[in-house]
Amino acid sequence: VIGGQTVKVTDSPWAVAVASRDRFGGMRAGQFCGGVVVAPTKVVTAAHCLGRDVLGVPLDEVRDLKVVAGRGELRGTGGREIAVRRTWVNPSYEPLSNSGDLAVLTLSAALPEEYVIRLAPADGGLTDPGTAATVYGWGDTTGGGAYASSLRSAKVRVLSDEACTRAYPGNVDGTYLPATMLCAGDPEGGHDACQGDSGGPLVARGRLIGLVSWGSGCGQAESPGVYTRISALARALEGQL
Ligand code: 4AZ
Repeated sequence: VIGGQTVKVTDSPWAVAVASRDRFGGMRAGQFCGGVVVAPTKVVTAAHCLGRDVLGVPLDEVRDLKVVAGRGELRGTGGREIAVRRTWVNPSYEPLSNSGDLAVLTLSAALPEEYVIRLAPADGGLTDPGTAATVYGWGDTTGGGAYASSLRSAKVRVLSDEACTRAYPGNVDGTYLPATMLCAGDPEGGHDACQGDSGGPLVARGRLIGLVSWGSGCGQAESPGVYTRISALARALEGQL
């Protein structure tokens, strides 16, 4: 997260770390993406967080995945580490465009009900242009690879589909697809998601409206962050809960 501040995980317990049990260990508990608790045994994340080869080893090996919940400081030992029992990748996910960038992790143990966040309404409410939203994550804080060890958040605003399309018209930076994506940023720049935040929450009025998905660089006013549009995928998602 660029331009944000540290938050207490007890204030946002639905923000969890998606991590490897065996790899990228040490100080960061294996964290490589964000996730969001949407039911006691269900965590949503970005589809693009799974199935990637890292150092020649595919990351979709379910037995290698865990979720770290209730631990704001990754170097600490608080909260719980829970193994992932099953993964589901949205069947309409398109890796080339990043359309439908959503996966569901089924946990091997249940989290308390207090960890669960409500989804955005399926009618697209809370995604009107100008809506104030907050993004959370342990990702890059500078755009230069300085990953956070404590959970951070930054305030952004939902942009219109027209503004998102102007930013990403289908050039080398990518294509904004309004049916399955929303974009949000800071008109002055400086507040954004970044690498390592992928799969983590974008929250408006206490409801989950997006998952960090992609963007060109981080924190630049002309290149807003692009998020999986939760309301568009609510039906596919409800079927998994
Ligand atoms: C990434 O590489 C990434 N500024 C995530 C979010 C954004 C850019 C890159 C948005 O995972």
